[in-house]
Amino acid sequence: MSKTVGIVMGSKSDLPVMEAAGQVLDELGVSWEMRILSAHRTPEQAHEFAVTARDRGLKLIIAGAGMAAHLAGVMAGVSELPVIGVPLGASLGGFDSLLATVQMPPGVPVATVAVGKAGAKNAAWMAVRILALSDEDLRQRHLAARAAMTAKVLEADASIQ
Ligand code: RP5
Repeated sequence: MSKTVGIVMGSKSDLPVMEAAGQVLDELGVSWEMRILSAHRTPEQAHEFAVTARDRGLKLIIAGAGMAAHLAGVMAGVSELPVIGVPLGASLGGFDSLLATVQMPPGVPVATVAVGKAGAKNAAWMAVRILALSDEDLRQRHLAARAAMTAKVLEADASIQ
């Protein structure tokens, strides 16, 4: 059974952050697969993943990496699928990977989210918004999740009055 979203990361050390993307997709009922693929240490495997992604049924790739973070850029350069990049804070507070992920040349975009776990979660939320454009059931689940988010904040506000 093919999966909808591919979550890739440059190292197993990225897993504690990147697994947050999978958790959000699980909550919203979107299927995903996860790989450790390094643009620098396993370039051939990273290339193979990107080349075959669409034919294997993936609709979107979330790519997280730290330091000289080229993984999302490689995914976007090789695959025609939309790529969401998650800069990870492995060094320099993540500022290095933020710039490496976001500063793509025109024509090869990486939709870049925040550094770290908030970014990993938002990569999944963004994937949901994109996929919901052509999936009414997912759209309804997304709207329900947003309503629950709103209710939680209102509840917190009420609790301190
Ligand atoms: C990047 O280098 C990885 O994405 C990771 O964030 C960083 C450090 O990797 P490890 O040395 O922890 O494997 O390629």
